[in-house]
Amino acid sequence: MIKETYLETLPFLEKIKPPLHEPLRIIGVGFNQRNFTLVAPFTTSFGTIIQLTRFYPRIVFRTEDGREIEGIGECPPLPYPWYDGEAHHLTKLALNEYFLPLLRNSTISIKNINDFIGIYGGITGIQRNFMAKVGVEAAYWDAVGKLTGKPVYQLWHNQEVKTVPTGTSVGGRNIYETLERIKSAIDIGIRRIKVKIKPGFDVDLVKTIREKYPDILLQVDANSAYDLNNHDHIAALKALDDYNLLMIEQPLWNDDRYYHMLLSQILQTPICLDESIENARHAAEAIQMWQKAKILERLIINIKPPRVGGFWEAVKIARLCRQYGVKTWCGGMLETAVGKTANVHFSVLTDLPGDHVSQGKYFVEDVAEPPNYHDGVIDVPQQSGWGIKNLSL
Ligand code: OSB
Ligand code: MG
Repeated sequence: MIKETYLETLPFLEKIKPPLHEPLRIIGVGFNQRNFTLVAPFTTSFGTIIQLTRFYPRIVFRTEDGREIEGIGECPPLPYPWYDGEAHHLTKLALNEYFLPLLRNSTISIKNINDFIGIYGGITGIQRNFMAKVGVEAAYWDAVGKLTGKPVYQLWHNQEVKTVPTGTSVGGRNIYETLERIKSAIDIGIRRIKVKIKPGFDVDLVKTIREKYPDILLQVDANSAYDLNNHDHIAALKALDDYNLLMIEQPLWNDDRYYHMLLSQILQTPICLDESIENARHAAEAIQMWQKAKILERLIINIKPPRVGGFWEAVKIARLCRQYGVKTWCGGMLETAVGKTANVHFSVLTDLPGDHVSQGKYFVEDVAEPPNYHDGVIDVPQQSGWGIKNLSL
């Protein structure tokens, strides 16, 4: 049985031991910036994305015995503050003004991830700024993996995992474009498709897809476009129950969990929370609400390490959900190869196919070779650290 209060779930979260290793000092900090063009413009209920800027924090650590190890991560904000309030310029500002100066002047001896996060979180109290945080934290994990000679996922999971299943997120501008992209995805062996919906672009779209593809694993993502007080919106969500969808992702307000639970009581299709889960406490809260309503099997959580400000928070959420039998999967922020590779390591801890591939290449040019995709699965790198291939910054 689930414990009744968050106070009881908190000790569980705290019991997770960070992988220990020797003390580290930060001796160099910087980041690279690159611009990218998507092969397929990505349309959601909040807008269309064609170009993206990504930042790659790099941190050089020195061990007690004088070895120097560099780690790298990716910050994947959207261009505008449409999804989570973060944006290209905001992330760059946060890196330049707040994160890097702190790390640059750090003489703290880091013994584990909590010390590292403490440099910017606990000690100086930088709140939110999750897109900046995740890239900085990812550089730490890359370095610890390289230091210990392990792929990062094995710092969190003590078994070898060769592949993880992958789906794709389709953001078409209209029904024809959406169908075309689904066909491209199916042609390359992808069996789980997520389509972006919004009011007026939902039931007919799903009906058409289902008529053509009765058996594919299909799910929809609304990015907060539905209004609980609008009868037409709710009628459309109810109508989606007839199409055997895996889940309906974040239909209501981006910061809401409670009204999603109420909505979940009148839908058969599971609700998946994305935007509204920013930390493990939010996940614990959702689990308790759905459990009290006796519909826990209708809750799914999309865990994006960037959206929760780091891989360690993401690991905590994955473990909490697993403990209560709540299914999870790893969503994406249209990351380039560095961020996607890191997400693939994290996906080892999740249950359902993640958003790790586009309907072909994501970007006209990438910064490295993306993780290897074949037949609906993606290879988990087995080299030490993230194991990013052919990086050129
Ligand atoms: O809601 O999952 C989302 C991309 C940007 C912002 C929000 C979302 C998405 C995606 C794309 O769905 C997932 C991917 O990286 O392929
Ligand atoms: Mg989403």
